[in-house]
Amino acid sequence: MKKVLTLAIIEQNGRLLLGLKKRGFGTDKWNGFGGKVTPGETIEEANRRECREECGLEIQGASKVGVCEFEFRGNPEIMEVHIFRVHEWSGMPLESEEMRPRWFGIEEIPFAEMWPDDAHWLPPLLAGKTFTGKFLYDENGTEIIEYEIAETDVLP
Ligand code: 6OG
Repeated sequence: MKKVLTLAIIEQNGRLLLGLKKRGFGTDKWNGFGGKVTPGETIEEANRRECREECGLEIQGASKVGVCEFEFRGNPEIMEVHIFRVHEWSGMPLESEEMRPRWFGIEEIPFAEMWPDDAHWLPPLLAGKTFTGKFLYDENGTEIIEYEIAETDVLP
């Protein structure tokens, strides 16, 4: 069972736009913007739609930089998350029902209030790397039990 999702890291002048998730999966964590790819749309289209819906920005330039698989122990579902680095966009970040956006300097990224996997792939992303990763969390999604991450030029 595989679910395909998107996740966008939006950057400007050395700052990142993150959103505080207000409801649903990952509530009260800071994360990039994204969600499920729906039938009939490409992963790139889903990335643009999710950014528009969750923080009001129109994406003009984004590149896929990583694909991570997440699994929770005891749950057969695998989340395949396609991670995009967004470098060109227009509009003003707006709060949505789902996310409260805020800019963070690179030195103030709130890792303690993010999914623990972010600490493993966000620094390589910011260093310009492309990667694949696999993370197995415990049942509650609090701790990573096992993970692997590899740099690659060829993304799925
Ligand atoms: P909705 O299902 O609420 O979108 N996502 C994760 N992001 C990180 N950093 N770590 C995880 O580890 C994640 N699992 C899912 C994908 C959920 C959003 O959260 C991301 C989507 O952008 C478990 O629509």
